Amino acid sequence: MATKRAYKFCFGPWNISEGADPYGPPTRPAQTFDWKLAKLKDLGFDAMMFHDDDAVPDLDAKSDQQVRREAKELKKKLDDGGIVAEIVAPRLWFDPRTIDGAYTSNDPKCRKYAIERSLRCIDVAKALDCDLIVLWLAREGSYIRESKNARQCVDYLVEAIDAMLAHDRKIRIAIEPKPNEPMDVAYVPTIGHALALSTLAADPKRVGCLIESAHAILAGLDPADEIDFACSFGKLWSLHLNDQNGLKFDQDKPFGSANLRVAFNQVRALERNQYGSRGEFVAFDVHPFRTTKVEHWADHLVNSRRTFLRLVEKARTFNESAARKLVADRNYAALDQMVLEHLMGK
Ligand code: GLO
Ligand code: MG
Repeated sequence: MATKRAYKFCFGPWNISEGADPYGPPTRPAQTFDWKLAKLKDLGFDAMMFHDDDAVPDLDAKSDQQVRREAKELKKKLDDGGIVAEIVAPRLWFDPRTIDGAYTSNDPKCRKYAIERSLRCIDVAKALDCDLIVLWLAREGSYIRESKNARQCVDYLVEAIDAMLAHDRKIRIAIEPKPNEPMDVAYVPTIGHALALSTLAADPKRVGCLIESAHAILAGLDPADEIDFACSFGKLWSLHLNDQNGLKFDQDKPFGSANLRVAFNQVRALERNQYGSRGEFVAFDVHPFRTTKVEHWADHLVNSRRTFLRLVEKARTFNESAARKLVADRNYAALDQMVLEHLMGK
């Protein structure tokens, strides 16, 4: 099963965050984008993920020409550092026009803004030589059922996706589902929903998905099974590994931090499906603990990658033939213990 492949890693500027939460202010001073890029390079990561306005700050206030010029300047900076842009994602949850949703807002002017913003995001991606747009559909859902027409919202989502696909013939869209937060309930909560939605698009081949471990756990699902499911369709185009301690707020813990076995099974699923062999990256959508001191600011990223690589070794040294025998004998008690012993090591 295991082929000896190397993985490529990335993170986004938001993953070196300042520690603010709904109950308190930042605990670390903000760092510049250039500092974060230098850090990413120093740590030996291969790519950076971007929101459209991470790439071109204050995007809405700039002309198309200025947006393209700044995106080109960034591309040069990335090239100089030997770093590529893995994805660009439209940030559709900050602007006042996205208060009640972006593509699924009840206000047609707001829906129009969301689509226009997404097309500009594609222009940024093109300037960065990146063909993958990530849609985390943050506010596409409702706080109360009666506030929106969920049937109509599916049409709105398809309309937005089709506008994006038509804007550029080369781009692909990876939908990043999440069941809740900031919404009470989201319209695209799982990978199954994301892939079902892709079939309604004008060009389904160009619509796939991104799995985030914590989002699957928040939906009560196992991220390893989600990975296998998405890979069965050839649609896992990006990945946000992290961890989550049960059904709480989105914790974005270091990979493996809450449940090493769940992390091991995600790595096994990635190995089994040869994730990365078509150029896909492993991203860590993790945040430092609020208590983190400035001098330890990137440790959650380094640790996540280290845990990932150690689990790759664990997956590659797992005794598959012994496991198969136990499966054939339906001796799951022994198989269960075998997994635990393997993870605990000597
Ligand atoms: C939040 C999401 C978020 C996205 C990012 C890229 O829960 O995980 O971090 O991954 O905005 O679209
Ligand atoms: Mg994410």
